Amino acid sequence: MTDESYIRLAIEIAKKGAGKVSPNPMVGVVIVKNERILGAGFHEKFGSKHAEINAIEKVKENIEGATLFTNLEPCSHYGKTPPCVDRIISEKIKRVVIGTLDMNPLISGKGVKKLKSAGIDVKVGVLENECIELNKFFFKYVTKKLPYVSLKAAQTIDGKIADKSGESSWISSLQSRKYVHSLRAKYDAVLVGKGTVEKDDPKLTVRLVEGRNPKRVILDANLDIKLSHRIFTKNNDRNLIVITSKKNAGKKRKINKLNSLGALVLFAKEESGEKVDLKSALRELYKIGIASVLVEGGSEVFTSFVKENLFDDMLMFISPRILGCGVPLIGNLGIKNLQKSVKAKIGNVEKIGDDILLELLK
Ligand code: AOF
Ligand code: ZN
Repeated sequence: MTDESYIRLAIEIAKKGAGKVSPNPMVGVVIVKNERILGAGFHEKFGSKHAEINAIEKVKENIEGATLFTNLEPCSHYGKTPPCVDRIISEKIKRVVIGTLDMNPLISGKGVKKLKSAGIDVKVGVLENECIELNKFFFKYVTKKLPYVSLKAAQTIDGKIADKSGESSWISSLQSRKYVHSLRAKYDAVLVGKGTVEKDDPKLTVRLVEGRNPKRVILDANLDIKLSHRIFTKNNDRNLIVITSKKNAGKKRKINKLNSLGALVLFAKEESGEKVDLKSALRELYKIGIASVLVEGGSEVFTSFVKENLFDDMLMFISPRILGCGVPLIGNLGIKNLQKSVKAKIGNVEKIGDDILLELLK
């Protein structure tokens, strides 16, 4: 097997940590000697042992002289656990093959340096793009101190996300809705505006596939959302967050009521025009360890994220229907001509059920 195929295996193993390790990275490790896999492991849970240690502990034979394959540069810092590079060195591993450097400023290159200075043969950058893609949430989180933001919508081919009456539930097919549930299981949080809660009464949970629920975040600038919606009454896992403007910090009765329903209330800066300042809202989410946010609408919220350039990608489920009139995906951005339009690159394009899933990258 080639270095690439072992790193590919490490990536696949790392994915077993999806939804469980955030805001830390997904890491998989394979240890090989004489063309044989001696052991493999992954980072299983936030705060627990790193992948390198899990893999080393699986090895029952003599590990000396083996090669260690990992999708992420081994750590060199004392965090919740001691540095993995020290363990690799003391185990007398001969060669380390790394998918990508760790962009965490605590590490970024220091792990490689320490391994090399111990005489270990180190190779960096095998399937680098795939390894960066795997941990894109983590890398945004540690470098920008903000969560990774995806805008997700189901729209008609003429760009409408609901009809004139606001009805939106059945734009995309069942397969697409299942796919959305699998996305929810991977993101730390889903976010909607107050209007979406009031119009659609969404649950924002994972039901159509297996997986854990994300945190559910509602933007409510005035803290006047009604508490009769399912998102409050069926908040059994108490995974709810309401973000409002700082000016509402004195509304103690409402805040206490929300708390008693299992909702955490966060306060963000206020933007002119009575809106929550989105960057400040994202920063509050970062502060509580949320590394990824799936924005599920509505139109006003999408428009603000695009206007303020606060998203990383878009996931558009395009249904082969035409409405003509209805609620637009994006409202007025104040753009006067094509030259000024917001540009995106086409990422993956996939047919899902009767729809097309179009990934747009910045
Ligand atoms: C992980 N799992 O398998 C690897 C990580 O707070 P700590 O000690 O868990 O350290 C977290 C950092 O360690 C993390 O931000 C990343 O830079 C590095 N590598 N982290 O959680 C792993 N290899
Ligand atoms: Zn480590």
